[in-house]
Amino acid sequence: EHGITRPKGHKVSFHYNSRVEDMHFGKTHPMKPWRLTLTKHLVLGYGLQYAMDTYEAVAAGKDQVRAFHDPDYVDFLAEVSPDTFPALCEVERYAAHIPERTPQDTVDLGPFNLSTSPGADCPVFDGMSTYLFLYTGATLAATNQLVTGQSDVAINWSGGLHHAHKSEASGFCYINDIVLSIIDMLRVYPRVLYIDIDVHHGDGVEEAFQRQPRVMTLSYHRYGPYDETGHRFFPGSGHLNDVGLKGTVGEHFALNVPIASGIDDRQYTTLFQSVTGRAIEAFKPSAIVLQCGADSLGGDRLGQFNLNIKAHGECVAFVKKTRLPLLILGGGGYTARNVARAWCHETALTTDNTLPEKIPLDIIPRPEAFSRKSHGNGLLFPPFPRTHPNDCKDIDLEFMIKKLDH
Ligand code: V1S
Ligand code: CA
Ligand code: ZN
Repeated sequence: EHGITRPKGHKVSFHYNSRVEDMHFGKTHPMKPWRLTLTKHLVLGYGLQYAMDTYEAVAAGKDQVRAFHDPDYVDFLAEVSPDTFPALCEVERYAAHIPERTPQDTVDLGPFNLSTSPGADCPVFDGMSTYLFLYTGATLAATNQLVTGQSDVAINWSGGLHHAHKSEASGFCYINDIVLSIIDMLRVYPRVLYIDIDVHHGDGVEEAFQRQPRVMTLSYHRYGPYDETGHRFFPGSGHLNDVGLKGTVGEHFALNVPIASGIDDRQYTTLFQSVTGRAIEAFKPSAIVLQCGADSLGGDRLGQFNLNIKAHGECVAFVKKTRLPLLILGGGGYTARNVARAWCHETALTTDNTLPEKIPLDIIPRPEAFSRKSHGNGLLFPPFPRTHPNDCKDIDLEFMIKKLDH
């Protein structure tokens, strides 16, 4: 038997629609919706559906997406496909949004930073509209569970797309489901804390609420100087001194924790718990949104941190301990088998279940994804290649916390 039990004293809801799995950003593109298939296989294989209420997500409506995004951008996203893209580029109200070409651009960009050139960050692909409105619908349904008091924790692993701007796609993100969720939450909760453990800076969410003292954004991310190719680690923002828009009431309600490559479990856990703990103490949030990007794990195809799944999960456990209404979202994560491990483990811990370390290979549909000798079949401790040198040495924790403490 699965041995999975429902949590005592709180209710967890899980929001998903398997149609997001059919999408392909392109052959060489690192974002693979397949990671969501693997996550689902593990969640169901371990029997976690018995610990929560599972809901099939429906697509968000255009009107819901307009609560943050530019109406022209929303129309474009609803209509665009590889077939309609060329004609849409000619429409005047869209053509006005084609960015000027800069010398750094390696691909042709169309309206709103979308592109059909191979290698683009935000490609136009078949089924794209369906995908975007579905992941957004799942986040909004999860949010609705919380604000109506029907759930205490709500999960959407297909959401968490933190780079999207009001009228521009960026870094694999088209609709900012996080911003839309927080807008809904503000109707009910006096203060919302947004925490982002994706290896990238949560710039889209920070920017959206930079004038809003009722939302505190807190991102942990890789941040560093320009490399040999003249690029900064994407998106290049999130300096320690960026604390919200100066001279507005939003000043001091953004926090950024820039981190060098190679940070390990011990350093990250100390940093996360002391800064997050202080932020919660000072801000006294009424609800929390946690973006759990799994590209902060060791061995990620794009990330440069060395976290293990256990330490990544400890961030979720730490936030859950506040017992505040909690929205848990996905985000980045580019080594699919480890993304699935992390998000399955985090689903388990929000429902107070501890999973057997050995993945139930006999039950899941694609055991070969987890059974290769080189990766092992463990849940928490796959043997990560620690590819990134530890540039953190000993982080000046005292300095950082003093700086962030206002
Ligand atoms: N790092 C990185 C990276 N890799 C790619 C990429 C590679 C192959 C492709 F076919 C297409 C894209 N793009 C990037 C980054 C964007 C990272 C986004 C992270 C998203 C998230 O995890 O935080 C949330 C889901 N883009 C860049 O580095 C920008 C460029 C500077 C280089 C790539 N070219 C295409 C555009 C300019
Ligand atoms: Ca982050
Ligand atoms: Zn990321």
